[in-house]
Amino acid sequence: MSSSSTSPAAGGFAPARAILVGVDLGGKAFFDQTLDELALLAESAGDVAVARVVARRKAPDATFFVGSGKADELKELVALHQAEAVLFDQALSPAQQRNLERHLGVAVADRTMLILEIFAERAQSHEGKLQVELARLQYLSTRLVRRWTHLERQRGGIGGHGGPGEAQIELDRRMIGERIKGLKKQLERVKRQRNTQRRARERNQTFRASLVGYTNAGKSTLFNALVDAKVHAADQLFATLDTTTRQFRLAGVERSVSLSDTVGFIRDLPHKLVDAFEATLREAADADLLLHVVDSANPQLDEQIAEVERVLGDIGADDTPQLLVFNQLDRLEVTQRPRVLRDHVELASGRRVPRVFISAVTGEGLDGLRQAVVDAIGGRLAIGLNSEAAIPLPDAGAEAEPAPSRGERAEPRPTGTYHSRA
Ligand SMILES: Nc1nc2c(ncn2[C@@H]2O[C@H](COP(=O)(O)OP(=O)(O)OP(=O)(O)O)[C@@H](O)[C@H]2O)c(=O)[nH]1
Ligand SMILES: [Mg+2]
Repeated sequence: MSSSSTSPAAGGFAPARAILVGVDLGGKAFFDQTLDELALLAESAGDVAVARVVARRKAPDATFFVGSGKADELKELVALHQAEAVLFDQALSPAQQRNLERHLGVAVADRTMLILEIFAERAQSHEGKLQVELARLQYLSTRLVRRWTHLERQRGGIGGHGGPGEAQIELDRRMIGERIKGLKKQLERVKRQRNTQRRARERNQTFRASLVGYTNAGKSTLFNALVDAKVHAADQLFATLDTTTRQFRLAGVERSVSLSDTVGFIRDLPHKLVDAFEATLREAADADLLLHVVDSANPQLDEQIAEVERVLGDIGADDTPQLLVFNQLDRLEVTQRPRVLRDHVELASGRRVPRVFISAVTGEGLDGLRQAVVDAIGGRLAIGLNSEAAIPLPDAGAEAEPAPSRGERAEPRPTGTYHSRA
């Protein structure tokens, strides 16, 4: 795995050699055996994965999260690979993180910290920066950890000093409380401005469509294809943090339509981050139509759809009309290709929504997607398209199943019905 050119590594410091650790706790919690997403998070944060370790436990260990035997094993691996960091796929308590750092002698970070690092690196807008800083300080204020310096290097530090020692961090901590208060006040002000802008938009009767979906699903690529824009799209998690909105021109539609591209969702998005980003997420979800973009070739698409639905529910957007956009059609095997490019599926909530298959890269299915949006604007989304309206795929395998899904690809499932496994 190589470090991408936009990673912090490009900013002048070498990528940290990292060992990835996931603990399968059984039960209902979803566990990614491959740790692929963690690897992509690590890479997006400027690290390079040198080893992956998967452990099984009934419950997390209070001291090390993993058992003490596993902790010793990790210590050996650190030496073997000359690793500089150990990254956990789950959230660690401040005590576990501190104990692990003392035991392993290297920086230890969890999923939350990685996500915060990526957000800190990517935030561009004034509001985005405020939101990230608030979430970051709230997370760090309870922790005295080595990787603190990693974050400080990225953001310049509180008070602008270099690598802080523990005494310095204690000092910083006192300032953190004040800073958090100040940030909250500033964000409150930005929120009021947003509300004013929203009321102005409501007055001008624009129909608002928003792209939402799991990170890396292809929202920005699709945005660029639909509105001829050039927003940053990349094979990275959270390539987009700030919302971009453009006019969305649709043949035969007189009403003004806008399309917004925004931040992606991820499993176990840190709570503090959801709180901090509430305004941004809400703005995305506060639309007349959600285009829920899915990477249809991703083995974890069921979990990803369920996660997006869950966050939409959390921010009160589960009733907003939705169109499922199964993107990256070009990456599907011929046998996985759907028979039709437009159908309906049932979400885990039992809600039935229209679905279109597209490739934002090749442009396949985009006309069908535009037509589905036109239908939605015309108020035809609620009753939906009937199956006659489906566009047949000329080269579809005759017996191909419509919705490729993790571990279930060979099993027949009713045409056009999608049940999330959540
Ligand atoms: N083959 C293929 N690749 C795609 C398609 N759509 C997007 N990609 C690739 O998927 C990666 C992620 O695309 P983005 O558009 O940045 O995804 P995003 O949903 O905006 O991601 P975040 O902003 O990080 O949440 C990029 O490398 C794209 O080139 C597609 O239809 N086919
Ligand atoms: Mg994006």
